[in-house]
Amino acid sequence: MKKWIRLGLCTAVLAAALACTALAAEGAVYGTGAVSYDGAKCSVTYSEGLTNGNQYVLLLITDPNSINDEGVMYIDQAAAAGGKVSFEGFIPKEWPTDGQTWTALLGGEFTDGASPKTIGTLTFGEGVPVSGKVTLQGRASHAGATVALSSADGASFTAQTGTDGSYTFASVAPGTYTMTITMPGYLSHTINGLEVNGPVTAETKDLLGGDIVSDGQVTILDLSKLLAEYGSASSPDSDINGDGQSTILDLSTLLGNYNLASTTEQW
Ligand SMILES: [Ca+2]
Repeated sequence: MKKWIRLGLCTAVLAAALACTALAAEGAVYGTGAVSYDGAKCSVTYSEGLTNGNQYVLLLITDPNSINDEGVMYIDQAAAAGGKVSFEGFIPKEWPTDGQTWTALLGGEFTDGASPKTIGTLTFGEGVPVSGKVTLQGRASHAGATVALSSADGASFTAQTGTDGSYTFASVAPGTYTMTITMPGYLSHTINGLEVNGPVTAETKDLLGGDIVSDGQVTILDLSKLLAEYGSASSPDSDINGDGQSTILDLSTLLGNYNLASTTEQW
C-alpha cells in the first residue's frame, strides 16, 4: 500500500526520536539498511531488531526542526520478511530542493524496545539527475561500463551501468560537461558540450568491442593479444564478451571492428 496522506502526527514523539540522533551527512544510515534516491525514486531498506511478520511504517521528514503534517513527505507500511523491511522505488511527494535533508523514520516494534527509530538521512545538493543507457556489443549483461562526467571548472561525477545498461547520476550540478563512456575491451565514446540545466536523459550509446589494449583503436596490437590468449579459459583481457574465456566470439567481434577507433560527438 502506497499513498499520500496528511497525518495528525504526535509531533512530540517524533521530535524526541529525532533529537536522539544528530543529523548526519549525505546518505547516512544508522544500523543495517540503505536509504537511496536515484533522481526519480526512493528506496529504503532496514534490517535491525525487526520481527518477521510485524508491520513497520516509514516516514520521511523534510524538516526535523519543524515537524507537522505538511513536513511528513511520505508514509508507507510493510511487513518484515526475511529479517528486513523494504520500501522500494517510491516516488517522493516533492522534488528535493537544494541542500534539503530528508530524515527516514521507521516505526513499529523493535526487539530493543525503542521506537520509532531514525534510520537514515538523505541530503540533496543543487544538482539534477542525468541518466541514460549503454549497451556493450556481444554481451547479454551490459553492467560494468563507467560513465564519467567532467566540467571545465573541475566538477566530476562517475556512475556504473547496471545489467540492462542503464546509469543514473542522482545529482549533477548545472553546467557544461564532457561525458566519457569506457569499458575494458571496448572502444570508448565521448560526448562534448553536454548541457546540464535540468534533468537530462542521454541517448543510448552502443560501445563496440575489440580495444583490448585500451589505446583507443582496434589494431594489430589487440589482435596479437587475443591470438596469444586464444582458448584461455581464465578470464583473459581478450575476453571481450565477458563469458570468461577467449573464443571465436571475441575474435569475431574484434575483426568486425578492425581499424575502428574511439568516437567523439558534440551534444
Ligand atoms: Ca569471451
